[in-house]
Amino acid sequence: MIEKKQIEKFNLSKIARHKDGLNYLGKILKKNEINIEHIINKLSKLEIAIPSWALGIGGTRFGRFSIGGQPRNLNEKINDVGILNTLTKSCGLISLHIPWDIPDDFELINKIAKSKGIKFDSVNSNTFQDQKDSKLSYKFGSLSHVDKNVRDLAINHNVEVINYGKKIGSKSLTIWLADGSSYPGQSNFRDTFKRTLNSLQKIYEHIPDDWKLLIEYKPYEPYFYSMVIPDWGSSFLFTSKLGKKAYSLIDLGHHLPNSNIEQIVAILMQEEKLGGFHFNDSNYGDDDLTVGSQNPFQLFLILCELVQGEKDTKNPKISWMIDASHNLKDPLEDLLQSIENIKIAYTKSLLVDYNRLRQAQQINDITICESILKEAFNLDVRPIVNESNLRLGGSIAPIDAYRELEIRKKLTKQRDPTYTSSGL
Ligand SMILES: [Mn+2]
Repeated sequence: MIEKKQIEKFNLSKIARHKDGLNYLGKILKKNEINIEHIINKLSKLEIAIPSWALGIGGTRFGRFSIGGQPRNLNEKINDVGILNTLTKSCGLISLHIPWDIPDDFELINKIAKSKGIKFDSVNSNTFQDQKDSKLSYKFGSLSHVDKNVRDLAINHNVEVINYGKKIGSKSLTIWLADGSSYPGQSNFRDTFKRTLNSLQKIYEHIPDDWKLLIEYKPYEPYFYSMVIPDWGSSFLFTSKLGKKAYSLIDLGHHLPNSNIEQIVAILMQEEKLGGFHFNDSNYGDDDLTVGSQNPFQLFLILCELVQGEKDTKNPKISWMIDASHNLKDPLEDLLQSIENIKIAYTKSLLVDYNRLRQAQQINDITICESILKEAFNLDVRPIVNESNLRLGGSIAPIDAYRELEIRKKLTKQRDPTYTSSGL
């Protein structure tokens, strides 16, 4: 859909201004003895996975406002991730949700993905809704259910998801367990925990040696009194009991307001148990808004802990994935903006002088500690991000290019304009 020469032409129209900005920033960084090439190099290695459910328009429980050109099948979802990757060169991964995205023909879908330079990231299981024709129900839980038959159904589903994942080259299974209770007394906390651990152990046995099992947590929703895995502590408890292949996954929107997520990142990395991120932003709950749109400073602080953890701990490489819902914006623009905001925050986190920060911490000079962080945060680093895009062969300004090339208009023309829903 986008030809190389179209991007080159677009970049050429922006290059002069970009180079001015880059030169100016380069001078500032040189004064601070920061090697700009090192930062650009780090940025170029970034890989962010796109979830298959974020490519269409989402909704709330009140309504859904459609947009033309939404992907109607897996093939078209892969195509859309291809568009994002052509523009940004840092999201060549798609994460599938089973059973929503079961390929009809695995060989063909692998071929399509390969032709667009897209790989398959983590596979996600789903036991939060009943599947068509199922005689058993997840209404009162899945892996934690009181009935062994329902637990077995949920376990078998997860094993099936692993098997699908093997066929497309995935290397991890992500479980967000939506089990919980809405009323005091509804469930026995200890028994529920034990049943869940037992179910997870059975799934864990099927995780291949070169895979990870990622366990997400969430304090409330869909249940409002208790969740079986409500917080990072319980996720850590499960992943610790399961073994070396199990890791916790942090979804930024799965915390109560004002939680200190950066501290959670630091501790999980210290314990070598942080497996992945689901990036999004929020004000109140699981708002699933554009990454970095509400609280870019918190995103920066989270990435500061990640950068330090990568240096100071033995935590393995972390998977980065966006998990958001796009109700108002064009989903592809929303994802481009999310990718840009992640890159900006990551670049700033790479500019922090952590040695100086440590020294200031040692003498309790809290004024300087804060200034060191703010020095990096307050810099406009967009020229570095754009330079990295440019060198990788992507667009110097992805959202502008997306608009100028009229991608949404073209997609709408190609695809059924009355198709209403594919987002979450
Ligand atoms: Mn998530």
